Amino acid sequence: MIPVPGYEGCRVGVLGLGRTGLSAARALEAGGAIPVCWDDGDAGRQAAEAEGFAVEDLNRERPYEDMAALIMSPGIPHLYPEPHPAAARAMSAGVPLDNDIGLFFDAMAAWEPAEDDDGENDPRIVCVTGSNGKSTVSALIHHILAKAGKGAQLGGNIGRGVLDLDPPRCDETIVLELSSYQTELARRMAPDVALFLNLTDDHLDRHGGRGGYFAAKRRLFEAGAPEVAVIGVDEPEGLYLRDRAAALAERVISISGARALKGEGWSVYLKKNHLVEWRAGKQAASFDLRDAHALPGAHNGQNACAAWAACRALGLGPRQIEAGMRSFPGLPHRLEKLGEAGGVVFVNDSKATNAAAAGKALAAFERIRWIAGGQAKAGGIEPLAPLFDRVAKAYLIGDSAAGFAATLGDIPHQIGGDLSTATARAAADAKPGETVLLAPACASFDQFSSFEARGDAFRALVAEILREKETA
Ligand code: UMA
Ligand code: ADP
Repeated sequence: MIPVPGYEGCRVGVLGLGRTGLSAARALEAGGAIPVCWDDGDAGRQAAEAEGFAVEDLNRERPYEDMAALIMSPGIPHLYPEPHPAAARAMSAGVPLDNDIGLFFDAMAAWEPAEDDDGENDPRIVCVTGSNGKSTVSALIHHILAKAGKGAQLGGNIGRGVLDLDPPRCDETIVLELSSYQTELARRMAPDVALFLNLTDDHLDRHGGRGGYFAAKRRLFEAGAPEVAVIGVDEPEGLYLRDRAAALAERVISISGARALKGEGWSVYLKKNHLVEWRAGKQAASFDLRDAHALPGAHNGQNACAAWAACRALGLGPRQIEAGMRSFPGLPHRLEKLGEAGGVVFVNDSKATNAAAAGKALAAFERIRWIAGGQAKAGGIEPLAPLFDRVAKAYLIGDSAAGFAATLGDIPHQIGGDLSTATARAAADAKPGETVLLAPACASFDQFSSFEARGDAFRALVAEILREKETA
């Protein structure tokens, strides 16, 4: 845990008591603050009480009379679609809103090496944002560093709250995955290397539309002023950000999964199956991505380019990065190959919670038994229509089933009820050479507690099917 300085003896509100809130409360208390906790759910309040934290209803006015800051959890809106009552109270009382990311950078601003730490360089911080690929890129950078024998820690939106990390040590690199919820609210950000991967519509209700969503991500660069900015330039927003970043960062590295970037400064891009690094007017390195088995598909090519650029900015050599790419095991729930039986491959892409991500999964396979649906996002699956010719049949689950069925039109589909029914049916229908793919293009919350729970359920169902096929 990283103790947070700067609030010694002060009351600090902590709103939301999940992974973020509880880790923030502990870190604030360790730094000498007095956390005052609240969660709208019983379970969160009970968890805080069990650890001995003061619990007060922060939806009322009184707690704000002498409060130094309100630390918000990322899942709780402070502005759109409408401010949570506690955020509204804090803002009208003039109490600053912040989050665990802001507190982490406060702690890093006051960082000093531990007494037994005789390393040479201050820890460095790499922050990854973008609409899709953040977890993959963050985990890949972390893996490459670890494989090269460098000290590294991984946290943030990927699941480990940043204040839960160990106090950073000299020569160590901290890799943080940051969501738009997190970059929007953090009062302080100071990454050494910042990455912007791409931008497609997601979480628009929380940011008042695409402009607000982009603005939230852009803050990592505008407020963060990184030394090196790695920027995906495959959308207009990325091109615009590169233009701005030239004045904000010391160095900019452009990346693309879609086009060669020769003559556009320091760049890393995808050319057929190869990643190419272009620097100082010539090709500096090239790597055959077919050797990186856990990074299939063009979208993972873009992710590899981003991780390559970040690791080069951190001073690693091409051979070190290649070794990490080759040995990267991949992440669960992201195009995770679960197994194969009778020429049918089963793939879990439960993390494809929006149409853009599901589109990448559809593009990675030729003939697909597609399990899709859940809690729909704006726009549904309409943007995926150009990929429908790959779909042998869709098995629709969850709240979105009727809407998705209407979009699919003549494409074979059935409304499959729950995940278990849909998986059994898809497996029974699949012919050799086909892929049974869970890529829901939806949030999971209508049927599961998280995309992880949904993917775990699918993995268990597939394991059972594979066992049956083996013994048949
Ligand atoms: N709560 C309230 N009032 C509300 C809403 C929620 O009190 O109106 C309480 C809930 O009862 C619950 C707590 O807030 O106890 C949950 O807070 P949270 O939703 O912010 O979740 P955390 O457990 O703190 O997890 C968060 C991130 N969750 C979200 O952004 C929704 C996790 O990302 C992240 O891993 C974790 O912090 C550590 O940094 C998850 C996520 O879904 C994976 N992220 C989104 C995404 O990737 O698309 C952005
Ligand atoms: P994030 O953390 O940003 O949600 P992940 O690495 O967890 O991203 O990948 C989520 C899903 O998005 C994957 O299942 C995959 O289908 C898709 N995806 C991954 N990388 C990219 C990318 N660079 N561009 C578009 N889609 C991607």
